[in-house]
Amino acid sequence: MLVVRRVKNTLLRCFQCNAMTTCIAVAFIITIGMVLVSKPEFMDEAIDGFVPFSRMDLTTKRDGPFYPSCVNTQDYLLDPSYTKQNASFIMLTRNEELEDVIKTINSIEEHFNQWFHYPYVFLNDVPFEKQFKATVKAAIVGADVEFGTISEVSWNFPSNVKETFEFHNAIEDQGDRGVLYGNMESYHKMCRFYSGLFYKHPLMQKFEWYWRLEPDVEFFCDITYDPFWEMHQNGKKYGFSIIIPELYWTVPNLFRYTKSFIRHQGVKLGSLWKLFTKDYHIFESDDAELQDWINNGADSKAKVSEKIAIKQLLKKGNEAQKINDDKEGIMNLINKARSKKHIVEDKFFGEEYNLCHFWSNFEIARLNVFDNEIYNSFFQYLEESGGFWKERWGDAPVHSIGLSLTLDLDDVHYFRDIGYRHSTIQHCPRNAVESDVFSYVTEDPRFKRKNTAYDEGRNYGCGCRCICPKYKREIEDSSGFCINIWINLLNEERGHERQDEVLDGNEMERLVREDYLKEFGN
Ligand SMILES: Nc1nc2c(ncn2[C@@H]2O[C@H](COP(=O)(O)OP(=O)(O)OP(=O)(O)O)[C@@H](O)[C@H]2O)c(=O)[nH]1
Ligand SMILES: *[C@@H]1O[C@H](CO)[C@@H](O)[C@H](O)[C@H]1NC(C)=O
Ligand SMILES: [Mg+2]
Repeated sequence: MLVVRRVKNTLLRCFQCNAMTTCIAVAFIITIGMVLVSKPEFMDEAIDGFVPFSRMDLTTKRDGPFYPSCVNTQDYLLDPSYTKQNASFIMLTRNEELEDVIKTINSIEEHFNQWFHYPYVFLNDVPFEKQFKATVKAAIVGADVEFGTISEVSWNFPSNVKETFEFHNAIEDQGDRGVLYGNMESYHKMCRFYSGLFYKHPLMQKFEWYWRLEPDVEFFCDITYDPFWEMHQNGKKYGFSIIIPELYWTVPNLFRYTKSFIRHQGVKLGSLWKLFTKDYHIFESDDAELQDWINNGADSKAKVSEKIAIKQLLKKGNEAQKINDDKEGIMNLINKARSKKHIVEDKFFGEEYNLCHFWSNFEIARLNVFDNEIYNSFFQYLEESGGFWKERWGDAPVHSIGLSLTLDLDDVHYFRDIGYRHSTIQHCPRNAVESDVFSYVTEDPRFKRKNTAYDEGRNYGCGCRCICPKYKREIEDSSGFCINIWINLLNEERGHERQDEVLDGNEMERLVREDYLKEFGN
């Protein structure tokens, strides 16, 4: 079992390492080896010797799907301990998007809300038209619906910003530089609103929990239990379905301001912070210079050897007739004089944003993960920095980093069993082997199913009655490095989570010195 876990970790770590090809080769050899020896218990079939995440068991002691498979919803709802939560869907949208809005509603109603009847809140920066409201209301049969308009102050940039030349120039400039959506003023407003203001809207303040939706969203599986209730029961505060890296040029200064905020406010970070940061403290040594110089493990041995050789050389001082013995020391001295410390541009106080973020167009969360003193002042700080218009900070990275100021990894839940697509990105789980135990029950004629050719159940599947689109990229496999960090961290014991191993610099120095003395004497 230990061996299996080791192999698993090696496989997972491969996504992170710099020498990708080496790692793929290692993974290849290991996988072939494993397949020949025995079928490892955590993974299904390999493709070309490589097992994609989507075929692995990603459950850890600390997080995994709430149920192994489908639940009998009728019994679930009748269970006396079940309590419907104080929760609502929220969708920000425009009148013009009606058709896509209806697609989303139909999908979530069919796959979940026909049984649970949670209300909806629709928000817009201009009033919704009569026609829009009527069509939406007709599509939502068993739940309350509210339509809200966002106030000018919540939607627009502050008045001392929005009329300035700098503001318009910054937006134009982002367009010229090809930053995705960077030249759309409305997109900046949307990101700012979702970053720090949606939860302040009077219609949202009436709830404790929300589930964010967007137009043109598709659910592939049945969600046969209540995610709000399960999160409540399991002490989870924020749930995601997709985690991917952000485009660098949308957020070049977000982390700089975040670090500055943390320092000014003396924020005590949650362990979730580790999911979003690269920690450069990978070499622990009494030698502060070495510690600061070494940013990755591969550099460490050479740097330590250099130090030893130079030290020995200087020790010998002028008795340099043994010039041959000292060649190594002299060469190192020359190299050191020439070498510059690597500048890692985005390393601030030993850390860097790794660009990972929960894709925020899907979120199931408590409103108070944002509506609290720390997050609110974080948003205020970001607002004052101007990053929502000088750059194109998305609400997704802002949420993720902002959450990690206060939350621990255990407060977050990966809804791996929820099949979800928005725009071109999708996650669709394999069905659980037992997923056909309970059959689909509906009383609503709109959702009667004629064709129930669900995907076949598979090992380590967790989906319920999923029908996944064929030949579409699974995000767990195509953008694995962020989910990989998530899994690695959750495999660690609470309080000891780290993405990278820390090298014992003092011990390394001792060994290198020993070797040196053996070879050259002192
Ligand atoms: N009322 C209103 N809603 C907006 C506006 N801009 C964006 N939205 C909504 O905000 C949400 C996110 O906007 P999108 O344009 O879909 O942004 P995105 O999801 O990051 O980008 P895509 O990947 O292209 O979908 C969607 O629900 C939009 O309907 C706006 O100017 N007014
Ligand atoms: C739901 O939560 C909100 C916000 O905390 C609260 O104001 C409201 O009274 C709650 N509603 C119910 C029905 O408990
Ligand atoms: Mg969208």
